[in-house]
Amino acid sequence: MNQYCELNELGWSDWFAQRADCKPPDTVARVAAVDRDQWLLVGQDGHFRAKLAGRYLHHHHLNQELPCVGDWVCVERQPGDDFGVIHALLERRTSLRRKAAGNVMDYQMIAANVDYVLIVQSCHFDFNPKRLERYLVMVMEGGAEAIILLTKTDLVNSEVLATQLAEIRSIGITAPIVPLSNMTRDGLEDVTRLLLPGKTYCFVGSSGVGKSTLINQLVGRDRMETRSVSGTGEGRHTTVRRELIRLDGGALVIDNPGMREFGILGAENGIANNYANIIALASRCRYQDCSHTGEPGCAVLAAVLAGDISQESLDSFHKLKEETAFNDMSYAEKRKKDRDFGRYLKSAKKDLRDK
Ligand SMILES: Nc1nc2c(ncn2[C@@H]2O[C@H](COP(=O)(O)OP(=O)(O)OP(=O)(O)O)[C@@H](O)[C@H]2O)c(=O)[nH]1
Ligand SMILES: [Mg+2]
Ligand SMILES: [Zn+2]
Repeated sequence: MNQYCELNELGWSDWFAQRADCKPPDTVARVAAVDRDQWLLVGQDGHFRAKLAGRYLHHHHLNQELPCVGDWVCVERQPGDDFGVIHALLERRTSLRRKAAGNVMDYQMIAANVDYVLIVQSCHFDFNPKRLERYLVMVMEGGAEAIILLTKTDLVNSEVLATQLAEIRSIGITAPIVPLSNMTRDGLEDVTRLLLPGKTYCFVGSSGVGKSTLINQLVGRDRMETRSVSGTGEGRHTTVRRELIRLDGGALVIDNPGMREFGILGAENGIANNYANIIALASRCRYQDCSHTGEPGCAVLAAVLAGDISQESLDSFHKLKEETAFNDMSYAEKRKKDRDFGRYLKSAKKDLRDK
């Protein structure tokens, strides 16, 4: 991405400006990637790394409350510091998310503030209109527009392709469909034409359908990792992180790891989401002021033993807690927070049961 960018070149718009409450010394920046407990941000001065303010982590318990790729945040950067400090997450215009496992009211964020979701399916092996429909529902629920890309047209004949297009239309799907081949480059100009400067595009779809290969073609060089394949052209899972990049034409694109089915919480979440899990689990510890270091009835340690969260993420959670304003809170404040959260959990579970 260019070193110096106007914010609107990064996807900023009046919509955000009207809602942002970001006072100096904080500035706004966009999340380009999330690596474990670090956020790679991009702002007017280019890329830089940031961490979440301890206070932020203490007040936000859910996966969906943590900044994800595409989000806008308020961040403070002091000269000489290695990391900026994220103080707030700006309201999301759209969100692409799916149900998180285990926690009834939480969602796993895929990306935020996406204008168009490019649902990628291969017409060879991967083609499945029912799955397409589920993706479309997810996109619509999140408020973005959907475009369907059918890849690997070089591997089927034109009748097969025509039948597939007809099948998609026959179940009432009206979203634009672009058939393409990354091998012959057929249809690539059609994709390029869809990509508008300052708009954000998120690529989703099963592993091996050619998302990263396509993005590399659009970038004009190997920016995304892909893996070589077997004779059938079906790939292995390769992309492991989401990343927002800016194409020369000005469009912002987000690659994604291949998704298995919805509702399954992937292992790709990293520590950022584990913090949220740990805090959520803590509400089930026997003692409300449990330190998760050996008290009886500790739900967090039980989860570590069960292998649901790693010792490593618990260690880094403890370290973070020590470093932060969390400890400045009075015992009473902490108890109240935990009670409120417990009540919230209960009512959310009840809402679901009543449905
Ligand atoms: N024949 C053919 N092969 C393709 C096409 N597009 C991609 N491939 C191959 O399919 C394999 C997988 O492509 P990727 O781009 O890594 O797939 P992906 O969707 O990014 O996969 P994940 O990162 O695992 O989600 C690679 O070996 C590509 O060379 C295509 O249009 N035709
Ligand atoms: Mg990939
Ligand atoms: Zn505990």
